[in-house]
Amino acid sequence: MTSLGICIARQGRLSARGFSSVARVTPTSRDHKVVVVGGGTAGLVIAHQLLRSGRFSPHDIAVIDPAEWHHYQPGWTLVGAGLKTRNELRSRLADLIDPKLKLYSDSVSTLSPESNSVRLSSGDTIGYDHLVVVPGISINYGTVKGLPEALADQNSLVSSIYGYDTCDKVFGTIQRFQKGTALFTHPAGPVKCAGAPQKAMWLALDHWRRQGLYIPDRISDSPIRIAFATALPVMFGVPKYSAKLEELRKERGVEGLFQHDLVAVEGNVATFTRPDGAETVTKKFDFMHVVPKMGPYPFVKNCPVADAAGFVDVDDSTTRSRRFANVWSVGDASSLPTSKTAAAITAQAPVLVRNLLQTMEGKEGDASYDGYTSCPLTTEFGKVMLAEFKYGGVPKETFNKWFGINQAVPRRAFYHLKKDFFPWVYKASMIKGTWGGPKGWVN
Ligand code: UQ1
Repeated sequence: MTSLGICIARQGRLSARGFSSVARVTPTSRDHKVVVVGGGTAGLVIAHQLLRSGRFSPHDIAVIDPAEWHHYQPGWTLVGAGLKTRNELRSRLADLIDPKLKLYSDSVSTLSPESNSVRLSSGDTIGYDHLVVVPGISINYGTVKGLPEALADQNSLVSSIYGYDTCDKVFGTIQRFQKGTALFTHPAGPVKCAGAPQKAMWLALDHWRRQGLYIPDRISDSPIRIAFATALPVMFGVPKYSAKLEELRKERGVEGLFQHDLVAVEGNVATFTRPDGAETVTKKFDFMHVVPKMGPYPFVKNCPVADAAGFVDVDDSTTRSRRFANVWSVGDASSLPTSKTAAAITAQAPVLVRNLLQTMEGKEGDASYDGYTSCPLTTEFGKVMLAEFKYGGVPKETFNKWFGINQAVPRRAFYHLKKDFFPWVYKASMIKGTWGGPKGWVN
């Protein structure tokens, strides 16, 4: 460890109030200047942006991730609509990582920020000067009773775009479904890409409409009925876009079951809790698209870097841990109070990287994150509403700024951004550290 590292390590320990400092004992441990936990979007973008700063030697930066595959998850909505295959959206993680980064293909068992170390499942210990905690969020299928079984049953019309294993089932169920009640759910609590639960619905609706199975303006004659059961009191967390989506919901004859949180699937019956917790309601369904509850990974939740909810407790603006001066986080695993999306990483990563590099030089980080995130929301085949906003649910629309376009209006150009441009720029540039989202190409 460099002298700078020791200094930072002390800083880290000092801020670990209430926790005794534990000396690292494993003699075979390896040290890195920066350890990045997670090789998802945030991990790859940050590791490569750090590398591109030119301030690191080979293997100064390590990435830890047990996954064999890296997935372009924003594309799973399109898999659910039969527009892409899940295999074209994945790459071997090792192939995406610059050889100057050290990859540990293992999972983390314990984070020990008091001793500036990470313990791997193999038992090895890795020391760091700075730790970037970006493992993402866990999809907890088991929190809905009967859901794992229903998803695994190839004959059931229950599916979900939220996993690699399950997203492949979705379009087949949409094609097989001819008649009855279709239910689309959105859970209570944090979710990644909060627009995706209804993206799946709008695309399925459009498919059934084109087949003549869904007749929005004569619902009484329609073989298929659609309901959106959401734990939220509204269609979307940002008033501007919520108003437009509520208008579409009404126009298209979709029943809105607000403040309904799915807790069980038994046969053809879905059970929901209501906000007061006392009342449960049931609804019969013939087709269901489920979004399971999500939460932090246990090794994050059970670590002193976490807040009460289990997310890495970081400053909303600097992305630095509020408790450990050499711990950082963005993305799905972080406490940043904004919508969890890949687009958000385009704005969060450069802030984290700049502040981390400045901290390494003994300076105060001067970059600040405004909460930017985006949700390209498919409202039908060929059209996307490009929601872009910052903290407080305040719109921050790229194309409104440049061309005066109202992005709440679904457009064909935005659909091509979502379907063609973003997947391309993600792989060609973003995960290599050279794409700044609305800022265009960087580094
Ligand atoms: C973006 O940069 C990006 O990454 C490639 C996305 O895909 C996951 C997005 O959805 C969005 C909205 C952006 C932001 C970029 C522009 C040009 C609005």
